[in-house]
Amino acid sequence: HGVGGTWYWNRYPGAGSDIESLEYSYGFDEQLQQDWDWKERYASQPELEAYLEHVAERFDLNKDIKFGKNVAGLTWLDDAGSWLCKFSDGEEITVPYVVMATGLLSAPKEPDFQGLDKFKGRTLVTSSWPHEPIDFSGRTVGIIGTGSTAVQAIPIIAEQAGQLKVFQRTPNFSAPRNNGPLDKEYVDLVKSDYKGWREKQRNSFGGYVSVNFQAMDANPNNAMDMTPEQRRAEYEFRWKSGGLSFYTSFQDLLVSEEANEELADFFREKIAVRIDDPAVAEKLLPRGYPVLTKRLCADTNYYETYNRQNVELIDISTDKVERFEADGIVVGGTKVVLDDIVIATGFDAVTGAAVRIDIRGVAGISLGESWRDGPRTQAGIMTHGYPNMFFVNGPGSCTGFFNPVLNVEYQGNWISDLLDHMKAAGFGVVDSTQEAEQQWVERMEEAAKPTLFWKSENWYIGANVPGKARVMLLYLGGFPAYKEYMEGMAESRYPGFVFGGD
Ligand code: NA7
Repeated sequence: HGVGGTWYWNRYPGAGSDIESLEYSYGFDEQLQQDWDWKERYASQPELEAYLEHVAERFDLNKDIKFGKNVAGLTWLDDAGSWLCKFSDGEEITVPYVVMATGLLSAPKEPDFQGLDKFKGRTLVTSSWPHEPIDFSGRTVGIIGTGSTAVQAIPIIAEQAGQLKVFQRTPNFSAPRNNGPLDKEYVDLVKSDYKGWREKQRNSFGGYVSVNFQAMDANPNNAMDMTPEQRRAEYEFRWKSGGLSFYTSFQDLLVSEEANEELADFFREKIAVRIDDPAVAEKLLPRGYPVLTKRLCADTNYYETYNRQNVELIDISTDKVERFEADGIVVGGTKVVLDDIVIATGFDAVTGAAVRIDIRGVAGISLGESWRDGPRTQAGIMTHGYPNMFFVNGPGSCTGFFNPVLNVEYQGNWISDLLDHMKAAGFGVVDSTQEAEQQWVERMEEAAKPTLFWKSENWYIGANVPGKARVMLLYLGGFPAYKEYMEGMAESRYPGFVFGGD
């Protein structure tokens, strides 16, 4: 119904980006990045939505967008060399090309709690939050989940609600976000050479380079090659900056168990001092899985919120949520009476939104079926057997580990160049070759194999969704290597693709 995607739907209290606003924004237009003034270091949902609305208006994009349309099915018409697109309102159109910009964290995990519809109070899902203001004053609110979403929402809801009960299955690692109004000096520093700053972002692993208000390359060292004092100093430096900056603090944190465990200890030490009650702290301290493998959270007053009298942490790691009833939730045989329930249980990440559409390619097989054992793509751009269908911020790309805004710009440009090439050469149909796809799949496996991601139930490997194939959904080789592959492919006139039609 409006532009914004993630930032249109996720309007829960506290929603915002964990990448700094100056970096989590489009770099394709110098004037746009000079003109737009971000208010906060990390933009919150209303500001991000306003920015995206501004971009749509500024570049006159709304005339090309049909709002409120739900794509139910896409069928490849081989003779016509085009896609038949069926909307859920019954309308049908044919289109030569389809770009699946369906989002990497957009299809909510289906909540499978027994008796969900029996609850008579308000049930609010963070990823489809109402547009009208929600008043929690004087109410007893329950929230299920303690991932990035809940970590943002809990402190704000706690300030308003009569009582807040947090149902926690797994404690997460969170670093302070250190958000606040943007300092003019820093904004001027970035804007004085925005082009150079963007270049640094595009040449980095994660697509964000600001640490403590300076552009920094990832530390090239392995933690275990440093002295304990040097490691401690690096972690203190990153803690001061806050947020996701830990991902670039050393090279071996996601492969060396020893290095990872030491960083996890550092986190536990820092977290523990933020919580008054040692028994509550014990429940909140994450243990038993490697730090950074479940996406690191970035918070404002998250742990301090548990020092409030009106907040209770309910551990559901062993006593699961048994069922919802008319007036609350039953856990371990005990009813917790609630007025409102907030569901923040995450997403069927990366592939969920695309496979929920009935997509039928050349062989008539649905995309969901083709990807049953895990998605297969060539560089996250195309999947064999689904001609003229492109993906942005999808499986096989760097997104999730790389700033999705810069990623979508890069992939958008690349697809556009490919279409120009086809037009010039007189081709109307393109498909990825099976060989190139196989090579990319192997390359992805190779990058993911030695990592610690396999040791936690994270969404990067599909482990948060029961029954989903456990494969690394994203390319871990880094954006510079990704770009090199993509540029090589374009320069040698797309050998990994077959062309036809006219
Ligand atoms: P996440 O990070 O997947 O977190 C979901 C949370 O919900 C997490 O704490 C889960 O616990 C919990 N959860 C999921 N299912 C259940 C059930 N059935 N019972 C109890 N608790 C449950 O999603 P977010 O929306 O917070 O963040 C997604 C991404 O958005 C994030 O990574 C950033 O990239 C931005 P679990 O850990 O599975 O035990």
